[in-house]
Amino acid sequence: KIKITINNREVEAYEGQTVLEAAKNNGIHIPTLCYLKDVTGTGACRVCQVEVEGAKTLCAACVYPVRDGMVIKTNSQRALDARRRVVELIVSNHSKDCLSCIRNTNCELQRLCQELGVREDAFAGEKSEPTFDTVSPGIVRNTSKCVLCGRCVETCTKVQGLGVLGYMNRGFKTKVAPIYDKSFDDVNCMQCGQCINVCPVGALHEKEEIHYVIEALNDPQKHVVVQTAPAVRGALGEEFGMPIGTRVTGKMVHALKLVGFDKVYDTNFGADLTIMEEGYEFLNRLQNQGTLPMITSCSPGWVNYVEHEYPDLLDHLSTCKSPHMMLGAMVKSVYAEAKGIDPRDIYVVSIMPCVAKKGEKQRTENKTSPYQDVDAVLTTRELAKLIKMFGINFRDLKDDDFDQDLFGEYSGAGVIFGASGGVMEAALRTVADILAYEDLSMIDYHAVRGVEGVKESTIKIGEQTLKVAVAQSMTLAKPLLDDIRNGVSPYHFIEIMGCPGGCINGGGQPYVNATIRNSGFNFKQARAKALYDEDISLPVRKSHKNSQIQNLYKNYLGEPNSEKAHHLLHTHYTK
Ligand code: HC1
Ligand code: SF4
Repeated sequence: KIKITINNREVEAYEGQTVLEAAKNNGIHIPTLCYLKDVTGTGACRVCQVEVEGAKTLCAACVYPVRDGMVIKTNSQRALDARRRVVELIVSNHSKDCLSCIRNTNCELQRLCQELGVREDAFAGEKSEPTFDTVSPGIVRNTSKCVLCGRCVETCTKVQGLGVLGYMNRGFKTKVAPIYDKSFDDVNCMQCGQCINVCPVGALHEKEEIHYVIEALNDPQKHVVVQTAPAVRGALGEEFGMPIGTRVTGKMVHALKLVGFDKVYDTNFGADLTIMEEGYEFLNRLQNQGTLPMITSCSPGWVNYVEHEYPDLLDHLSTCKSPHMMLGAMVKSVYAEAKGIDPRDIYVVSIMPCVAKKGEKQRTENKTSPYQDVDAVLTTRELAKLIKMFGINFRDLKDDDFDQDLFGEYSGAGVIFGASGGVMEAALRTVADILAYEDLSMIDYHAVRGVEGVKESTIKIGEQTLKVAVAQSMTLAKPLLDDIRNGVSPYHFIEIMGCPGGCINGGGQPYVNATIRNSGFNFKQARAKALYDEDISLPVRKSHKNSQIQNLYKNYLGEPNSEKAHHLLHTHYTK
């Protein structure tokens, strides 16, 4: 431990800490912009400048190390002026159409301007030529709002190992872009949206589909069915000021009914259906020398990645469509028939924590008829906007239940899909029962839970030993994939999710600002806990015990992996 003085107060710090860390540990706030704990920290933006006694120039607190006896002033006139000037310069090349910006009231630059007292357009003048990329199905890039903080660049490189985004040009013309300023659609972007989640401003955001949904709701010809992904319930409340990790399943359902959807279903039913199909597919591969390890295919960002980076491993992917696509297919076939509605008049909306789902829904590989099985995908953030637009006081809503007819029941296994390891655990709950020919009391597979790192487990069921692994984010998945490629993978079954922590941290989830990220609070774990809490509260916790799933097979699909099931619920990616 060493002693330093910050703002005339002697405090303790540790050797090796930066000024920013030491200040934070002592409750002293220094504003930042480009800094994100464990991701960036190069002092590039200079917003965190402080005065250090004896140093010739101001020092960037996020990189400057503390020394015993150091005297620091975070709010001297010089530091305050320099900081404000940096932000004024950024603002001078910013489009400033704040009122109509997607990040209005939720923008880190806006907050910083307020905090630092930026009041005038001090450097107004020429602006650099912007790029608008609206070509890809999920992500929009608008460089007129970019502040060149580099948070997206580092995230794509460090989390996904892709490095899709980088700096191009120099000086005033500097731009963050995919190579040659190409569209996301023309490079190896997996559409995970992790870059969106760390963008402090409106330079990166999802392609909004709210207006299509409102149009459908107002079309008397359309029967509008909505489904909500497992992870949405663990984060939507944040958009209404509730603490991270608040589970809002009942309020969300109530809000969707008030918005006017004709039917409110849970994607969890689709998740239970996926487990039936994927569980049997796995057993079939296991018992008939099929391609192993089998890898889950429900995360469309991950599917995009494997198509670009490991096309030779495509046969390892489960042929199952993802849960929301399965439920969409069921709505436009079984439901349409049961209700006597022409499937062309049904409009299916999926509320997802994901931006890659926007592209997934329109892939030809997912079509079972001339029309799409899912018509629109809204992110969790878009749903919050829709609820606000409809004047609904979300926080005060009473809990309501999903519609119960046909696809209303879901198991705890379905809910946990939204957290890393959840799909694997859900599959094991069913596969183990089938292999053991009994209703096993073993339900919780703790070894595959958790929002960090790669998890693995060896499970013995009767004579059979299963080796499984779970990875989330592509940097963690890559070594597992290289092992498969090199023929040395020890696993039978692998779950891979595109986003770190799984869907609870998808690219469409509420923004977690830098202050919270830098505080070290594990927001992924808090959101995941909401899902595991719901799992444990449910009477049915295994997908094959869902009585409506059993009825669906009895009355319509026959057996899992039947011809009918294959036609509607499976696909094959061949890029
Ligand atoms: Fe997911 Fe899935 S879990 S992919 O993360 O398999 O998006 O939540 O809806 O489809 O069920 C996302 C979440 C989601 C699908 C399911
Ligand atoms: Fe990189 Fe994902 Fe952003 Fe694409 S969406 S640029 S892969 S972080």
